[in-house]
Amino acid sequence: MKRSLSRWLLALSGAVALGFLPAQHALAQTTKKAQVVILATGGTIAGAGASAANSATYQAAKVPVDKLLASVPELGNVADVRGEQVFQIASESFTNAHLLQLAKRVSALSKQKDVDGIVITHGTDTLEETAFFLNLTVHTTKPIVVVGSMRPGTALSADGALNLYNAVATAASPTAAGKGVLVTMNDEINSGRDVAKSVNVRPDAFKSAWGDLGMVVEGQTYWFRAPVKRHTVNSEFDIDQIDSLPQVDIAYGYGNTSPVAYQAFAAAGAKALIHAGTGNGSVSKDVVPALRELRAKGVHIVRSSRVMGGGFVLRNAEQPDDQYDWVVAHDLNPQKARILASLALTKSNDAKVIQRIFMEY
Ligand code: DAS
Repeated sequence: MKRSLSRWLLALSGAVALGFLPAQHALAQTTKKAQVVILATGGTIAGAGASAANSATYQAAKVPVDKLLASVPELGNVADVRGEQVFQIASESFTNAHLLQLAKRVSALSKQKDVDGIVITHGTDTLEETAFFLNLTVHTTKPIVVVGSMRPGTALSADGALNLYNAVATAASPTAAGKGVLVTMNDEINSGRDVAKSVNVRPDAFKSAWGDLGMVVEGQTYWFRAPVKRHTVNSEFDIDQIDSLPQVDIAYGYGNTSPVAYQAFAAAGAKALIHAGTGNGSVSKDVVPALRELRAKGVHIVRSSRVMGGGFVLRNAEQPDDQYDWVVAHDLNPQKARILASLALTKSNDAKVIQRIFMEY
């Protein structure tokens, strides 16, 4: 394959040198712009406020995808872009059905020869959950970039236009291939697995406990690290073979807590419960017996931590997880642990298999 390609390139350059092919034609062949599809789902990046001073008071999910693309004509400098309106919702309203529909669309587009990269515009509230889900289930090496904004396009110093430009530039860049699902906000490129919304009113809201992967500056990507956890083509989860997601819910740990929430979620059908624990995923002594009882009834217990910004829950440290047959979420925050636990349950009901999955993804 390589030999025929090099022969083709040699012939092409020879044809240009001998004047059979005009140089600009040959050049055009090699500098064709990447074809990037933008899937719009709503959020602040499609939001509109009453005045330019409204950077936090506005309505999300108002601006349609064609207007979003038209508002940033510079996108055409870095890629041939086309848009699709998949949803028009604020992302706090995302459901598993939305995740499945979006991921299946991304997967289908990634198989098309006329698609080189995909951008998803999304609300920031659950952006990290969607980015992680796509990272785990879409089998492609083509760049997939999820992007949002902290201010609506109508606000002073709105961040959406540059975030979108950076997302398209990244999705158009061959250097972004094979790095898993990416998130471009505030000039940074973060891994969809690691990134989380850590501030709720500033443009520098999205942070990864383990650091960003790189930056986008003036349409150029600059990389400093690459993900090591399993993702996309190296994932055992394939969205093309998943049509439903087992119900998993999250309950918070705090002083004066009680087992009521866990029991209510289990009674409503939850197949696993994510304990958003204090500190190292600690569990109140007033809750442990109820969780052990739920485990005995077949509900999985996953200990994560409510502490943001780094670290990981250690197995058998705060609780005898081996003895209780519980799982630890490792470094994943509760909302990401919910995504992975639900996918893990499409593969196995064995806590040891689920734990292996939490350590590998
Ligand atoms: N409500 C928020 C959302 O849609 C707005 C935003 O920050 O994007 O996630």
